[in-house]
Amino acid sequence: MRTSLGPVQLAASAAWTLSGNDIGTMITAAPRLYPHMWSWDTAFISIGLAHLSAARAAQELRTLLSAQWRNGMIPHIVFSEGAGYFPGPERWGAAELNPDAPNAPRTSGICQPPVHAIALRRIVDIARSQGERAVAYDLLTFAWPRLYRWHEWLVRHRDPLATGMLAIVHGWESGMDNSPRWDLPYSEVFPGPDLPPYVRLDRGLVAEDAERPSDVEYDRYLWLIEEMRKVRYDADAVVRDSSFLVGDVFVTALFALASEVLATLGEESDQPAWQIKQLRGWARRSRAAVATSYDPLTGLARDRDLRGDRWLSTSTIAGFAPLLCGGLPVGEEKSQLAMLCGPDWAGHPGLFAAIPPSVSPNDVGFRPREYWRGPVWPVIAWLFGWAFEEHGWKSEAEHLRTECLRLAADGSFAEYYHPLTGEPLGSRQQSWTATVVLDWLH
Ligand code: 9YW
Repeated sequence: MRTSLGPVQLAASAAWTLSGNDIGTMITAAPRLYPHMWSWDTAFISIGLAHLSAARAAQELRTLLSAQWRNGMIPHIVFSEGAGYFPGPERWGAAELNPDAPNAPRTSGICQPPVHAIALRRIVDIARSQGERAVAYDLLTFAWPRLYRWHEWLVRHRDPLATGMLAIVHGWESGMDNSPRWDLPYSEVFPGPDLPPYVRLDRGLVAEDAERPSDVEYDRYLWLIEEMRKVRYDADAVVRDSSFLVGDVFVTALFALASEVLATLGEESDQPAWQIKQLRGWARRSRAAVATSYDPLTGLARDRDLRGDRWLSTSTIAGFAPLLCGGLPVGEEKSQLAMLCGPDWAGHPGLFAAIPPSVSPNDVGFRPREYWRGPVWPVIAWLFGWAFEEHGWKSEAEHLRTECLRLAADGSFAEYYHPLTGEPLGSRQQSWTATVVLDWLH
Protein backbone atom coordinates (compact mmCIF):
# COMPACT_ATOMS: atom_id res chain seq x y z
CA MET A 1 0.00 0.00 0.00
CA ARG A 2 1.28 3.46 -0.92
CA THR A 3 1.54 5.82 2.06
CA SER A 4 -0.37 9.07 1.72
CA LEU A 5 0.72 11.83 4.06
CA GLY A 6 -1.52 14.79 4.83
CA PRO A 7 -0.27 18.33 4.07
CA VAL A 8 1.07 19.03 7.57
CA GLN A 9 3.00 15.77 7.78
CA LEU A 10 4.22 16.16 4.22
CA ALA A 11 5.52 19.68 4.88
CA ALA A 12 7.24 18.56 8.07
CA SER A 13 8.77 15.64 6.27
CA ALA A 14 10.01 17.87 3.42
CA ALA A 15 11.59 20.25 5.94
CA TRP A 16 13.16 17.29 7.71
CA THR A 17 14.59 16.04 4.40
CA LEU A 18 16.20 19.41 3.72
CA SER A 19 17.73 19.60 7.17
CA GLY A 20 19.00 16.04 6.77
CA ASN A 21 20.79 17.07 3.58
CA ASP A 22 22.28 20.17 5.21
CA ILE A 23 25.96 19.42 5.78
CA GLY A 24 26.71 22.82 7.34
CA THR A 25 28.39 24.41 4.35
CA MET A 26 25.59 23.62 1.87
CA ILE A 27 22.46 21.58 1.30
CA THR A 28 23.46 18.70 -0.93
CA ALA A 29 21.28 17.62 -3.85
CA ALA A 30 20.69 14.19 -2.30
CA PRO A 31 22.14 12.34 0.67
CA ARG A 32 24.16 9.59 -1.00
CA LEU A 33 23.96 9.80 -4.77
CA TYR A 34 24.69 13.55 -4.99
CA PRO A 35 26.69 14.74 -1.95
CA HIS A 36 27.47 18.18 -3.45
CA MET A 37 25.70 21.34 -4.64
CA TRP A 38 24.22 21.34 -8.15
CA SER A 39 23.52 24.68 -9.74
CA TRP A 40 19.88 24.38 -10.75
CA ASP A 41 19.04 22.16 -7.78
CA THR A 42 20.20 24.97 -5.49
CA ALA A 43 17.93 27.46 -7.21
CA PHE A 44 14.96 25.20 -6.46
CA ILE A 45 16.25 24.29 -2.99
CA SER A 46 16.45 27.92 -1.97
CA ILE A 47 12.80 28.45 -2.97
CA GLY A 48 11.66 25.73 -0.57
CA LEU A 49 14.00 26.98 2.13
CA ALA A 50 12.48 30.44 1.91
CA HIS A 51 9.26 29.04 3.35
CA LEU A 52 11.23 27.83 6.37
CA SER A 53 13.62 30.77 6.68
CA ALA A 54 14.21 33.53 4.15
CA ALA A 55 17.66 34.15 5.61
CA ARG A 56 18.63 30.50 5.18
CA ALA A 57 17.39 30.57 1.57
CA ALA A 58 19.45 33.67 0.90
CA GLN A 59 22.51 32.02 2.38
CA GLU A 60 22.13 28.99 0.11
CA LEU A 61 21.87 31.08 -3.03
CA ARG A 62 24.85 33.14 -1.88
CA THR A 63 26.91 29.98 -1.43
CA LEU A 64 26.25 29.00 -5.02
CA LEU A 65 26.90 32.49 -6.36
CA SER A 66 30.13 32.73 -4.40
CA ALA A 67 31.46 29.88 -6.55
CA GLN A 68 30.71 31.78 -9.77
CA TRP A 69 33.68 31.80 -12.12
CA ARG A 70 35.48 35.08 -12.66
CA ASN A 71 34.21 35.12 -16.25
CA GLY A 72 30.57 34.92 -15.06
CA MET A 73 29.77 31.22 -15.49
CA ILE A 74 27.86 29.57 -12.66
CA PRO A 75 29.35 26.08 -12.49
CA HIS A 76 27.09 23.04 -12.57
CA ILE A 77 28.60 21.50 -9.43
CA VAL A 78 30.07 23.17 -6.36
CA PHE A 79 31.89 20.40 -4.55
CA SER A 80 31.63 19.85 -0.82
CA GLU A 81 34.58 18.48 1.10
CA GLY A 82 32.92 15.08 1.05
CA ALA A 83 33.76 12.49 -1.60
CA GLY A 84 31.43 9.94 -3.11
CA TYR A 85 30.55 11.27 -6.54
CA PHE A 86 32.24 10.66 -9.83
CA PRO A 87 33.48 12.71 -11.67
CA GLY A 88 34.82 14.67 -8.69
CA PRO A 89 36.97 17.81 -8.69
CA GLU A 90 40.21 15.97 -9.56
CA ARG A 91 38.75 14.51 -12.73
CA TRP A 92 37.43 17.92 -13.79
CA GLY A 93 40.62 19.75 -12.86
CA ALA A 94 38.85 23.07 -13.46
CA ALA A 95 40.83 25.22 -11.00
CA GLU A 96 44.13 23.66 -12.13
CA LEU A 97 43.42 24.41 -15.78
CA ASN A 98 41.50 27.67 -15.84
CA PRO A 99 42.33 30.82 -13.84
CA ASP A 100 38.67 31.91 -13.87
CA ALA A 101 37.61 28.90 -11.80
CA PRO A 102 37.71 29.36 -8.03
CA ASN A 103 40.22 27.33 -6.01
CA ALA A 104 37.87 27.04 -3.10
CA PRO A 105 35.28 25.71 -3.21
CA ARG A 106 36.15 23.48 -6.14
CA THR A 107 33.77 23.31 -9.07
CA SER A 108 33.04 21.44 -12.29
CA GLY A 109 33.78 23.08 -15.65
CA ILE A 110 30.33 23.28 -17.27
CA CYS A 111 27.00 24.92 -16.38
CA GLN A 112 23.31 24.07 -15.95
CA PRO A 113 19.98 25.69 -16.91
CA PRO A 114 19.68 29.38 -15.88
CA VAL A 115 16.72 29.17 -13.49
CA HIS A 116 18.34 31.26 -10.77
CA ALA A 117 16.55 34.53 -11.46
CA ILE A 118 13.24 32.69 -11.14
CA ALA A 119 14.37 31.44 -7.73
CA LEU A 120 15.45 34.94 -6.75
CA ARG A 121 12.01 36.29 -7.70
CA ARG A 122 10.29 33.65 -5.59
CA ILE A 123 12.56 34.11 -2.57
CA VAL A 124 12.25 37.89 -2.64
CA ASP A 125 8.45 37.61 -2.80
CA ILE A 126 8.30 35.06 0.01
CA ALA A 127 10.69 37.11 2.17
CA ARG A 128 8.65 40.28 1.63
CA SER A 129 5.43 38.46 2.46
CA GLN A 130 7.02 37.35 5.73
CA GLY A 131 8.02 40.91 6.53
CA GLU A 132 11.71 40.09 5.96
CA ARG A 133 12.31 43.19 3.84
CA ALA A 134 15.95 43.56 4.78
CA VAL A 135 16.71 39.95 3.83
CA ALA A 136 14.99 40.48 0.48
CA TYR A 137 16.83 43.73 -0.15
CA ASP A 138 20.26 42.38 0.80
CA LEU A 139 19.85 39.28 -1.31
CA LEU A 140 18.66 41.26 -4.30
CA THR A 141 21.58 43.65 -3.98
CA PHE A 142 24.04 40.76 -3.76
CA ALA A 143 22.54 38.46 -6.37
CA TRP A 144 21.34 40.81 -9.11
CA PRO A 145 24.72 41.91 -10.54
CA ARG A 146 26.00 38.34 -10.34
CA LEU A 147 23.00 36.96 -12.19
CA TYR A 148 23.32 39.70 -14.76
CA ARG A 149 26.94 38.61 -15.36
CA TRP A 150 25.79 34.98 -15.62
CA HIS A 151 23.25 35.87 -18.29
CA GLU A 152 25.84 37.98 -20.07
CA TRP A 153 28.26 35.02 -20.07
CA LEU A 154 25.60 32.85 -21.69
CA VAL A 155 24.97 35.42 -24.41
CA ARG A 156 28.65 36.04 -24.98
CA HIS A 157 29.79 32.43 -25.11
CA ARG A 158 26.78 30.24 -25.78
CA ASP A 159 25.00 31.87 -28.69
CA PRO A 160 27.38 30.78 -31.45
CA LEU A 161 25.05 31.67 -34.33
CA ALA A 162 23.85 34.91 -32.70
CA THR A 163 20.23 33.80 -33.10
CA GLY A 164 19.30 33.70 -29.42
CA MET A 165 19.28 29.88 -29.37
CA LEU A 166 21.67 28.97 -26.54
CA ALA A 167 24.02 26.05 -27.02
CA ILE A 168 25.13 23.37 -24.60
CA VAL A 169 28.41 21.48 -24.86
CA HIS A 170 27.43 18.49 -22.71
CA GLY A 171 24.13 16.70 -22.04
CA TRP A 172 24.68 17.45 -18.34
CA GLU A 173 24.30 21.13 -19.13
CA SER A 174 20.69 20.52 -20.13
CA GLY A 175 19.96 19.04 -16.71
CA MET A 176 18.26 16.19 -18.63
CA ASP A 177 21.39 14.10 -18.94
CA ASN A 178 20.34 11.05 -20.96
CA SER A 179 17.17 12.41 -22.55
CA PRO A 180 16.52 10.88 -25.99
CA ARG A 181 16.89 14.46 -27.22
CA TRP A 182 20.63 13.89 -27.16
CA ASP A 183 20.83 10.39 -28.66
CA LEU A 184 21.63 11.57 -32.17
CA PRO A 185 24.30 14.14 -31.26
CA TYR A 186 25.82 11.70 -28.76
CA SER A 187 25.99 8.99 -31.44
CA GLU A 188 28.66 11.17 -33.01
CA VAL A 189 30.76 11.54 -29.89
CA PHE A 190 33.55 8.97 -30.18
CA PRO A 191 35.56 8.43 -27.00
CA GLY A 192 39.26 8.23 -27.88
CA PRO A 193 41.71 5.58 -26.70
CA ASP A 194 43.20 8.14 -24.32
CA LEU A 195 40.02 8.28 -22.21
CA PRO A 196 41.49 7.70 -18.73
CA PRO A 197 39.95 4.75 -16.89
CA TYR A 198 37.31 5.47 -14.27
CA VAL A 199 34.98 3.82 -11.80
CA ARG A 200 31.35 4.87 -11.61
CA LEU A 201 30.06 5.48 -8.11
CA ASP A 202 26.38 5.94 -8.94
CA ARG A 203 25.72 2.26 -9.53
CA GLY A 204 24.49 0.53 -6.41
CA LEU A 205 22.99 3.72 -5.02
CA VAL A 206 19.73 3.19 -6.89
CA ALA A 207 17.56 0.05 -6.91
CA GLU A 208 18.33 -0.97 -10.51
CA ASP A 209 21.13 -0.08 -12.93
CA ALA A 210 18.55 0.68 -15.60
CA GLU A 211 17.41 3.73 -13.60
CA ARG A 212 20.77 5.35 -14.43
CA PRO A 213 22.53 6.09 -17.73
CA SER A 214 24.40 3.19 -19.40
CA ASP A 215 28.19 2.70 -19.50
CA VAL A 216 28.28 3.64 -23.18
CA GLU A 217 26.60 6.93 -22.27
CA TYR A 218 29.06 7.49 -19.42
CA ASP A 219 32.06 6.97 -21.71
CA ARG A 220 30.76 9.77 -23.90
CA TYR A 221 30.07 12.03 -20.91
CA LEU A 222 33.63 11.52 -19.69
CA TRP A 223 35.12 11.94 -23.12
CA LEU A 224 33.58 15.38 -23.47
CA ILE A 225 35.29 16.37 -20.23
CA GLU A 226 38.62 15.22 -21.72
CA GLU A 227 37.99 17.41 -24.75
CA MET A 228 37.33 20.40 -22.50
CA ARG A 229 40.40 19.73 -20.40
CA LYS A 230 42.49 19.85 -23.58
CA VAL A 231 41.44 23.46 -24.17
CA ARG A 232 41.64 24.28 -20.46
CA TYR A 233 37.94 25.11 -20.28
CA ASP A 234 38.41 28.18 -22.43
CA ALA A 235 34.74 29.03 -23.11
CA ASP A 236 35.08 29.82 -26.81
CA ALA A 237 37.54 27.02 -27.54
CA VAL A 238 35.12 24.54 -25.95
CA VAL A 239 32.33 25.70 -28.25
CA ARG A 240 34.72 25.55 -31.21
CA ASP A 241 36.08 22.06 -30.50
CA SER A 242 33.55 20.04 -28.51
CA SER A 243 32.14 17.07 -30.43
CA PHE A 244 28.79 17.83 -28.81
CA LEU A 245 27.24 21.23 -29.56
CA VAL A 246 23.47 21.55 -29.48
CA GLY A 247 21.10 24.50 -29.37
CA ASP A 248 18.95 23.54 -26.37
CA VAL A 249 15.41 24.82 -26.75
CA PHE A 250 14.49 24.22 -23.11
CA VAL A 251 17.53 26.07 -21.77
CA THR A 252 16.83 28.85 -24.26
CA ALA A 253 13.23 29.17 -23.07
CA LEU A 254 14.33 29.23 -19.44
CA PHE A 255 16.89 31.87 -20.30
CA ALA A 256 14.25 34.03 -22.01
CA LEU A 257 11.92 33.67 -19.05
CA ALA A 258 14.65 34.25 -16.46
CA SER A 259 15.98 37.31 -18.32
CA GLU A 260 12.53 38.94 -18.20
CA VAL A 261 12.26 38.11 -14.51
CA LEU A 262 15.72 39.51 -13.83
CA ALA A 263 14.88 42.68 -15.74
CA THR A 264 11.79 43.23 -13.60
CA LEU A 265 13.75 42.57 -10.41
CA GLY A 266 16.26 45.12 -11.71
CA GLU A 267 13.53 47.74 -12.11
CA GLU A 268 12.38 47.09 -8.55
CA SER A 269 15.89 47.55 -7.19
CA ASP A 270 17.14 50.51 -9.24
CA GLN A 271 19.70 48.61 -11.28
CA PRO A 272 21.27 50.36 -14.29
CA ALA A 273 18.68 51.03 -17.00
CA TRP A 274 20.98 49.91 -19.82
CA GLN A 275 21.41 46.49 -18.24
CA ILE A 276 17.68 46.08 -17.77
CA LYS A 277 17.14 47.03 -21.39
CA GLN A 278 19.78 44.56 -22.48
CA LEU A 279 18.12 41.75 -20.50
CA ARG A 280 14.78 42.48 -22.18
CA GLY A 281 16.50 42.40 -25.55
CA TRP A 282 18.12 39.04 -24.81
CA ALA A 283 14.76 37.69 -23.66
CA ARG A 284 13.10 38.86 -26.87
CA ARG A 285 15.75 37.27 -29.05
CA SER A 286 15.74 33.93 -27.26
CA ARG A 287 11.94 33.84 -27.21
CA ALA A 288 11.99 34.34 -30.96
CA ALA A 289 14.56 31.55 -31.33
CA VAL A 290 12.30 29.19 -29.40
CA ALA A 291 9.36 30.14 -31.61
CA THR A 292 11.45 29.59 -34.76
CA SER A 293 12.20 26.05 -33.63
CA TYR A 294 8.48 25.21 -33.45
CA ASP A 295 7.48 22.44 -35.84
CA PRO A 296 3.85 22.78 -37.00
CA LEU A 297 3.83 19.11 -38.04
CA THR A 298 4.40 17.81 -34.52
CA GLY A 299 3.28 20.84 -32.54
CA LEU A 300 6.58 20.76 -30.62
CA ALA A 301 9.63 23.00 -30.42
CA ARG A 302 12.96 21.46 -31.41
CA ASP A 303 16.60 21.43 -30.40
CA ARG A 304 19.18 22.21 -33.05
CA ASP A 305 22.23 20.01 -33.55
CA LEU A 306 24.91 22.56 -34.37
CA ARG A 307 27.53 19.97 -35.30
CA GLY A 308 25.22 18.08 -37.65
CA ASP A 309 23.40 21.28 -38.71
CA ARG A 310 19.93 19.69 -38.35
CA TRP A 311 16.81 19.96 -36.26
CA LEU A 312 16.32 17.31 -33.60
CA SER A 313 12.68 16.30 -33.65
CA THR A 314 12.67 13.81 -30.78
CA SER A 315 9.41 14.18 -28.93
CA THR A 316 10.04 14.94 -25.23
CA ILE A 317 8.74 17.31 -22.57
CA ALA A 318 11.31 19.87 -23.81
CA GLY A 319 9.18 20.35 -26.93
CA PHE A 320 6.78 22.37 -24.77
CA ALA A 321 9.46 24.99 -24.11
CA PRO A 322 7.34 27.77 -25.72
CA LEU A 323 4.81 27.38 -22.91
CA LEU A 324 7.53 28.51 -20.51
CA CYS A 325 8.64 31.66 -22.29
CA GLY A 326 5.78 32.55 -24.63
CA GLY A 327 6.37 33.81 -28.15
CA LEU A 328 4.13 31.51 -30.19
CA PRO A 329 1.06 32.90 -31.96
CA VAL A 330 -2.05 32.48 -29.77
CA GLY A 331 -3.48 29.58 -31.80
CA GLU A 332 -0.30 27.49 -31.61
CA GLU A 333 0.12 28.30 -27.94
CA LYS A 334 -3.40 27.14 -27.17
CA SER A 335 -2.92 23.92 -29.07
CA GLN A 336 0.40 23.26 -27.28
CA LEU A 337 -1.30 23.70 -23.94
CA ALA A 338 -4.12 21.38 -25.02
CA MET A 339 -1.56 18.81 -26.19
CA LEU A 340 0.37 18.97 -22.90
CA CYS A 341 -2.83 18.43 -20.93
CA GLY A 342 -4.19 15.88 -23.43
CA PRO A 343 -4.02 12.07 -23.81
CA ASP A 344 -0.45 11.91 -25.16
CA TRP A 345 0.93 13.68 -22.12
CA ALA A 346 -0.52 14.70 -18.73
CA GLY A 347 -3.98 13.45 -19.68
CA HIS A 348 -2.82 9.95 -20.64
CA PRO A 349 -5.37 7.56 -19.11
CA GLY A 350 -2.72 5.17 -17.76
CA LEU A 351 -0.88 7.74 -15.62
CA PHE A 352 -0.81 7.53 -11.83
CA ALA A 353 -1.15 11.32 -11.65
CA ALA A 354 -1.90 13.88 -14.36
CA ILE A 355 1.64 15.23 -14.66
CA PRO A 356 3.53 15.35 -17.96
CA PRO A 357 6.31 12.73 -17.98
CA SER A 358 9.72 13.34 -19.56
CA VAL A 359 8.70 11.29 -22.61
CA SER A 360 5.12 10.55 -23.75
CA PRO A 361 3.84 7.08 -22.77
CA ASN A 362 2.65 6.81 -26.38
CA ASP A 363 6.17 7.25 -27.74
CA VAL A 364 8.12 4.18 -28.92
CA GLY A 365 11.11 5.42 -26.92
CA PHE A 366 9.14 5.62 -23.63
CA ARG A 367 11.07 3.89 -20.80
CA PRO A 368 9.09 4.51 -17.60
CA ARG A 369 11.95 3.70 -15.18
CA GLU A 370 14.90 5.12 -17.07
CA TYR A 371 15.89 8.51 -15.75
CA TRP A 372 15.13 11.16 -18.39
CA ARG A 373 13.59 8.64 -20.83
CA GLY A 374 10.10 8.50 -19.36
CA PRO A 375 9.82 9.13 -15.60
CA VAL A 376 8.06 12.14 -14.10
CA TRP A 377 10.37 14.81 -12.63
CA PRO A 378 8.62 17.04 -10.08
CA VAL A 379 10.88 20.03 -10.71
CA ILE A 380 9.97 20.09 -14.37
CA ALA A 381 6.30 20.09 -13.40
CA TRP A 382 7.03 22.97 -11.00
CA LEU A 383 8.52 25.02 -13.83
CA PHE A 384 5.46 24.52 -16.01
CA GLY A 385 3.19 25.29 -13.05
CA TRP A 386 5.07 28.51 -12.37
CA ALA A 387 4.90 29.57 -16.01
CA PHE A 388 1.16 28.73 -16.14
CA GLU A 389 0.58 31.04 -13.17
CA GLU A 390 2.58 33.77 -14.91
CA HIS A 391 0.50 33.37 -18.07
CA GLY A 392 -2.72 33.45 -16.04
CA TRP A 393 -3.62 29.81 -16.78
CA LYS A 394 -4.83 29.41 -13.22
CA SER A 395 -6.88 26.23 -13.49
CA GLU A 396 -4.09 24.35 -15.32
CA ALA A 397 -1.58 25.51 -12.71
CA GLU A 398 -3.86 24.46 -9.85
CA HIS A 399 -4.57 21.06 -11.38
CA LEU A 400 -0.87 20.39 -11.86
CA ARG A 401 -0.16 21.38 -8.26
CA THR A 402 -2.86 19.08 -6.88
CA GLU A 403 -1.66 16.16 -8.97
CA CYS A 404 1.98 16.71 -8.02
CA LEU A 405 1.07 16.75 -4.34
CA ARG A 406 -0.85 13.50 -4.80
CA LEU A 407 2.22 11.92 -6.39
CA ALA A 408 4.55 13.21 -3.68
CA ALA A 409 2.25 12.27 -0.80
CA ASP A 410 4.20 9.02 -0.33
CA GLY A 411 6.85 11.17 1.40
CA SER A 412 9.79 9.56 -0.41
CA PHE A 413 10.81 12.80 -2.17
CA ALA A 414 12.16 10.66 -4.95
CA GLU A 415 14.38 12.06 -7.65
CA TYR A 416 11.84 10.86 -10.25
CA TYR A 417 8.73 8.67 -10.36
CA HIS A 418 7.32 5.91 -12.54
CA PRO A 419 4.58 7.77 -14.43
CA LEU A 420 2.20 4.81 -14.62
CA THR A 421 2.50 3.46 -11.07
CA GLY A 422 3.81 6.40 -9.04
CA GLU A 423 6.68 4.23 -7.79
CA PRO A 424 9.58 6.34 -6.45
CA LEU A 425 12.77 5.93 -8.51
CA GLY A 426 16.39 7.11 -8.44
CA SER A 427 17.53 8.75 -5.23
CA ARG A 428 15.23 9.20 -2.23
CA GLN A 429 15.16 12.35 -0.04
CA GLN A 430 16.16 14.38 -3.07
CA SER A 431 16.36 18.00 -1.93
CA TRP A 432 14.74 19.63 -4.94
CA THR A 433 11.74 17.31 -4.78
CA ALA A 434 11.24 18.17 -1.10
CA THR A 435 11.58 21.84 -1.85
CA VAL A 436 9.08 22.04 -4.71
CA VAL A 437 6.64 20.13 -2.52
CA LEU A 438 7.10 22.76 0.19
CA ASP A 439 6.41 25.49 -2.34
CA TRP A 440 3.28 23.72 -3.60
CA LEU A 441 2.02 23.37 -0.04
CA HIS A 442 2.15 27.13 0.57
C1 9YW B 1 24.06 12.80 -12.39
C2 9YW B 1 21.41 16.62 -9.16
C3 9YW B 1 21.49 16.34 -10.64
C4 9YW B 1 20.51 17.21 -11.46
C5 9YW B 1 20.45 16.75 -12.92
C6 9YW B 1 20.15 15.27 -12.95
C7 9YW B 1 21.19 14.50 -12.15
C8 9YW B 1 23.63 14.18 -12.07
O1 9YW B 1 21.21 14.96 -10.81
O2 9YW B 1 22.46 14.62 -12.75
O3 9YW B 1 25.18 12.42 -12.05
O4 9YW B 1 23.31 12.03 -12.95
O5 9YW B 1 20.09 14.80 -14.26
O6 9YW B 1 19.49 17.49 -13.61
O7 9YW B 1 20.89 18.54 -11.39
O8 9YW B 1 20.11 16.45 -8.70
